[in-house]
Amino acid sequence: MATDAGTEIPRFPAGFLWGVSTSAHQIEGAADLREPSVWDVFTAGPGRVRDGSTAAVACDHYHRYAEDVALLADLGVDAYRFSVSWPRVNSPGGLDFYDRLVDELCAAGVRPVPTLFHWDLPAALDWLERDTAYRFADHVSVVADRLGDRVATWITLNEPAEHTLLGHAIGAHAPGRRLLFDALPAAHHQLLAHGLAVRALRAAGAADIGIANSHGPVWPASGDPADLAAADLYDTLLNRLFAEPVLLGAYPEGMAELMGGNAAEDLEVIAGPVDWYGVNYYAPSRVGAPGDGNGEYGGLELPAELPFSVREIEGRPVTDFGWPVVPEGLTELLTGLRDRYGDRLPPVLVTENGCSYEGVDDQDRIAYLDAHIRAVHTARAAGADVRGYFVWSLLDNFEWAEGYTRRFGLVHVDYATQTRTPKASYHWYREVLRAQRR
Ligand code: GBH
Repeated sequence: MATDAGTEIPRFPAGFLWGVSTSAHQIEGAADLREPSVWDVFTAGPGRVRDGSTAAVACDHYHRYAEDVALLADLGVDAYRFSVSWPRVNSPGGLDFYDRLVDELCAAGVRPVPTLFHWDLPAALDWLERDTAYRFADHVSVVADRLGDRVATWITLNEPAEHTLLGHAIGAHAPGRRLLFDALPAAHHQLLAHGLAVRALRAAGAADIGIANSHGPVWPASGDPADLAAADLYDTLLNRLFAEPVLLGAYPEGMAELMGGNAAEDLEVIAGPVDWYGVNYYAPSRVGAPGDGNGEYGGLELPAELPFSVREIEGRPVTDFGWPVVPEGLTELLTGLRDRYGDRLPPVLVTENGCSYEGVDDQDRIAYLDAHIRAVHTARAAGADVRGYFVWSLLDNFEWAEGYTRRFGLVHVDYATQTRTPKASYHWYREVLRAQRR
């Protein structure tokens, strides 16, 4: 029976960090109690979100955080990855919320793991401006001064690759720009912000700092040279462009010129060492030369001008979002990072992994998570130094351009009443954690 699978998952070492993840804009609501972010501006416009919704209320976590921390405690996770909303911190009383949340987590014995930027930039700021990186460092100092006595583990940024591609290159996410390759300076400024944030955190005494990058294996559509070249470019844009400045202090060949202004000089700051490297994994990508359209990216049609096309991975089950279920892609990713970067790669945390399915008897989610946790175990057995695994997500939440139409939670949220109902996968994950500790 699928629900028994957890007890059979092979054992991970004591100290392996088991967690769940969320982000501020996707769960907090209470938009009236903070400055607007680029996402508030974006979702106010027509046709941006599948169900026309906004995150003004979302899961109302701002008011219900104590109930949500109780769910975490009952689940038995070691750690909770959440994000700190910069526009909230800028608003009177905003930091007090994170202060209360961190206290509640500590009292429940759950390690707080804040992400300092998860896409909800203050509406007045812009990643195309270099100055935003310096403003971010100031914001990070403010948060670290307030929470640093109780927070040990910090994440600078969430997925600068996705924020650049979706938000600045193809316009599917806030701030809704469609700059294609001219979006790359927004990536560089986020990476600079990461480096400056590491410095600010170190100055505040932090010693357990990482970044959460979106990565996945890139499979060429065929052995045809045009497909191989397109897949190689895609791998450079999704994976290497964000890993290498951080881990090696270098942009992939030919890329620094596209990143804008002072890209080369900033690499020393960007490469200030991290203590661990966070990886968010959902699925691999199969990529080839442009063809009959450029295919879809996470359900969004890719602009025809792009020099690659994303192809369907056939013969796999897909989630409700249409993403293929490929657990061995996670093993390939983790061992591939180790092979590519060797001892330049610090210990790795899987900072996000999960899937969207409907329903509270979510056997499909259990099967997905079961297979992916095993894939992490296989990668470890092959020598990849993976130290933790976080499920995306604790709660069903505002899934960006998909609004509330995609449910990633271990806990179901009825948005009309804000009732939380733990799904079968929640009970299953709790059993997995218990079995690991026996
Ligand atoms: C993350 O982004 C975000 O950090 C989080 O906020 C979000 O809620 C969560 O994932 C779920 O979406 O069509 O098979 O090629 C994930 C970014 C972009 C990863 C699209 C998967 C395409 C899969 N995703 N991508 S596929």
